[in-house]
Amino acid sequence: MTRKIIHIDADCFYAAIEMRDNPALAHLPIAVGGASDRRGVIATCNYKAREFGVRSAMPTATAKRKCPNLVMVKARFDVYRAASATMREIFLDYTDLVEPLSLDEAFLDVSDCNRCQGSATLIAEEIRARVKASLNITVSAGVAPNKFLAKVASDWHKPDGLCVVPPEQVDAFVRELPVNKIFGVGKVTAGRLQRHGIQTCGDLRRFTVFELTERFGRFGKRLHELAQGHDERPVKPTRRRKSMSVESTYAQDLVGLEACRDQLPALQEELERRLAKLDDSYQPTKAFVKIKFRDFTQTTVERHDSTADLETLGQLLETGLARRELPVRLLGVGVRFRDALPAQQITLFN
Ligand code: TTP
Ligand code: MG
Repeated sequence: MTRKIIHIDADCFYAAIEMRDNPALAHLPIAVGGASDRRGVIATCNYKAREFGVRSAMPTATAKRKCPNLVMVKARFDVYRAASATMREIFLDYTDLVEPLSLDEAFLDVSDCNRCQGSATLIAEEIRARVKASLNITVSAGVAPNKFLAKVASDWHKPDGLCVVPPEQVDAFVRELPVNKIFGVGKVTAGRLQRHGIQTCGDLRRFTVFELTERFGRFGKRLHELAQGHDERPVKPTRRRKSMSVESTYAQDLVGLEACRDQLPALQEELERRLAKLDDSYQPTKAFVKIKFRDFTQTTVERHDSTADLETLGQLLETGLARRELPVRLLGVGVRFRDALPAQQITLFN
């Protein structure tokens, strides 16, 4: 099954926050970082400063030489962390499979997300719009069938850009891709590859996995895979879910117990399918049924149970329906999980 992965990366993140909070800076070249006396370095700079060749990790003194009018701004990490948390909340609206890489960057696996008609492209656009609306900064997004390509893609149309690599275009996209776009290929490896006449991933494909392993060790195997556009690494969420559920809003309200009961098998099957994807550390302890009535009031019935089988769900449904004599517009079924491991153990397992 092909996955739908989105990589989001904020544009000149720290600098964007500083320009947002002090609009007078917006048209000047600015950099966030340490003072130029002593040994300060640039954390990041806005795109105006980049025109002068200023870059992250550059000594501030060098940056000042390249761009004499560069305005230095002190970092405010608490503000960056708060913005990062807001972005995370938005991402979690679409999927639990959110893997943050840094304050301004994350992978999302939206393969199972039904929002935006299930279109990863529309989801990415909606996320970009929501971040802009709530934080007034821009993020760029890449959409692709795997992490490698999603990350390359998010950089492709930066800033404020979206790049989609659909499955049928992976081959053509990767063929032209310069090898230095591969994570882990720095100046040294790129130089070695160039001496073998390898500039693009297409060039890499002329070599067998054995030849590449011979020359580049274990990384050779990885190079071989990536050159084909293959990358099976899963998106590893850092936040554990407490429950999992499946729900459906019906085009026509359901009337009566039997009409509702008829919907349970489809819901339960989908729940099972999703549960099967979780690892064994997730142990259901409760089953529940959620009912939303025609007047939008809702009720949830749950009980201790390690499985959500049809019989259990049927009984919970019956209890819930007895609470109101109204047609039903939405039904949901789900399980709650045993409290996660103590925090310390979680970090060990991750
Ligand atoms: P990046 O996403 O690498 O850079 P950026 O968001 O500033 O710019 P771009 O538009 O190219 O994505 O890093 C995110 C933040 O992390 C950045 O705003 C500041 C910080 N950072 C450092 O402190 N030191 C560094 O060397 C880098 C690369 C980033
Ligand atoms: Mg960034």
